[in-house]
Amino acid sequence: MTKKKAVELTLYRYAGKYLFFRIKKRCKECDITYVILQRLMTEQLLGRPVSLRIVPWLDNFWKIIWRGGWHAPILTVNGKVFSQGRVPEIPKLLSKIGKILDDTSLIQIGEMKIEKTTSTYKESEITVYFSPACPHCRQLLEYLGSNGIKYSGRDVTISESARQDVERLTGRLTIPVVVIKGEIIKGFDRNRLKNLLGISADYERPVKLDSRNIIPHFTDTQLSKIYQKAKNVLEKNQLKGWTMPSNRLYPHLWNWDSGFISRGYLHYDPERAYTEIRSLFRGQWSDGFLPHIIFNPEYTHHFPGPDYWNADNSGKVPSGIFTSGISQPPVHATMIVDSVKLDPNKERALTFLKEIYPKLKKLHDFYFTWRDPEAENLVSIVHPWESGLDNAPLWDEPLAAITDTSEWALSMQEKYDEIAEQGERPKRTYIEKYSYLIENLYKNNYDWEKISENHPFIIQGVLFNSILCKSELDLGKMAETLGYDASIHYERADKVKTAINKKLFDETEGIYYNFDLKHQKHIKRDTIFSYMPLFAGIPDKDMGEVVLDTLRTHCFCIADMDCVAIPSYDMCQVDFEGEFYWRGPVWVNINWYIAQGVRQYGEAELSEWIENSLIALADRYGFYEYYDPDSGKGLGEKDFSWTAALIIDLIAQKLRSEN
Ligand code: 2M8
Repeated sequence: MTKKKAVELTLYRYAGKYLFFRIKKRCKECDITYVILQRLMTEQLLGRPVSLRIVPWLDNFWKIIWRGGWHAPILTVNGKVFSQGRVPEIPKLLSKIGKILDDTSLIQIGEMKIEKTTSTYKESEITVYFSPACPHCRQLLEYLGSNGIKYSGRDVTISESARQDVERLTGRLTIPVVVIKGEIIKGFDRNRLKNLLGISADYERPVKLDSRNIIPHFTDTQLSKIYQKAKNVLEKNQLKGWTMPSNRLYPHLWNWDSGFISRGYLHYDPERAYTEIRSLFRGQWSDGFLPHIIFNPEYTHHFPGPDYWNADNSGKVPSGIFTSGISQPPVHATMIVDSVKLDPNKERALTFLKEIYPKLKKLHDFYFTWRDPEAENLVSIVHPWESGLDNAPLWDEPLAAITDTSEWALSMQEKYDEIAEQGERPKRTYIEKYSYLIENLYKNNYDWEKISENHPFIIQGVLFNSILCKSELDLGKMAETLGYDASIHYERADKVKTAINKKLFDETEGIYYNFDLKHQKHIKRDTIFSYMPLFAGIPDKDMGEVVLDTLRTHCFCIADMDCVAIPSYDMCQVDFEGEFYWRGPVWVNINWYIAQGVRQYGEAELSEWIENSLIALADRYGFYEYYDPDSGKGLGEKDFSWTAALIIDLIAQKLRSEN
């Protein structure tokens, strides 16, 4: 009997451990190879006797080194090294597999490309700037590889000089960029590449776009189980009267976290939702300002704690309460506006709304009175933490312009490092500026007028103002429910909306950008926060279409739904970092907003994909603070409250709409 022919591919990725050594860094070439091989398996090789094994290199290096394999990624074909140290040439690989299997169609793919490609360029004449995480880069590399084009690749995530080159060549920090003998091609422009490289139409192998992710589906029983797990997270983080974001890094009460958390409670324990919001508003200052942290008196070693904020300098803090001296986005009205609808005890809901409405109004009044220095109906923030998006790329430029530093920056960094994973949290340079800004606030005794004159960081944010706009609409609804005059809220919402459209919308780019009041310029960074106006219904129908088009063409995984959900930063930006806090990962609260936003502008399928993907993430990995957009790996804090609360909200809505 003749033995059936088969091919075993083995990819040795740069990962693993040996004795005391452990590889912590990621190898980008390995990541690309992995993605490309996975795709080959499901596309060209499907149904053929080919298997693919992925193994960590360091655990196995002794098996491969004697066969000449020493530089990951190493790809072996039936035990023999096929390629190493770089992404394998796909046509050659297919041809090799074809020869082993006697499969002429596969052999042809390789030979056709190698013989018929008419490109006359040498490897050194084509430079590709890429990052393994950016989807358009992966498509481009695959296109060049499948068409037998050799190039020299420069990974911008590894090389600082590659980043500088990209900026010098294109004036921006967006990848991929291809340079062919001085000719610059931005993005994956297949037609220009084809023409320049002389790839003839007869032999061109176009890459398939990333296959669309299937929208995950759940049975009611599955949903109920996930719902219960989410409730357990909130139970775990509950203290008397309020809920911590998580019980390790965030042991106090955080402003917008408690807003999101109350939305979760509203579905199964409305009384707790009210208690959460009441606890937060205990910390409201006499001028209406609502601090971003109300400190837990039982936990004294958080940094920066009450002693650093010196909030008492303001003379406005309620007695016996310890708070920080900056705020966070006003999400609360939107989170609790449905109390009367959701609480089976209507009387209780009305009593609560009556009690909280004046406090919410006072908070909004505060913003319009003290945080709109140019009287433009656009509220400004005075610290990156006020945005809730701590180290988002949005703050790089304004922070870099601050040259003073603070004396206690070092102790703050040390405290951070003690409890937080290195690498996933803001670094020293950022922290120095954070602390300097706090110092300036307390040295000015939190006198907002003075601060608006001398503070080095005053920014009109898209996310903040969109949330405020929606909040005004919901305060209006609340006022109507209570039989009050709602007109002031609808008028204010309208004014904010007009101001956002007028000042923050960039017509050329088709997108909204923050405005830096100190330096009088827009902050043109392509983050997902630019799309928050959709959720608040800010663009009209036509403008909404333009914004959606921009969203589709940028790398937020919208067109192909090929991430685990929507990343916080455009994946084609050279400084995108999939695991780094607010600079790339998927955040559940932001996805929750975007899902509602795109649905309002007609993208029901996309919205469903986002919402169900969030539930799938929680189900598969747990209720993390944030997730890697590529792998789905949970990052930051485990059992994070707002993730659990918003998953409860999504599931409750799904179950309700079915019944
Ligand atoms: C993060 O912010 C705090 C600073 O307030 C921190 O880094 O310690 C942000 O993600 C913020 O949005 C969030 O409210 C807070 C607590 O979850 O953590």
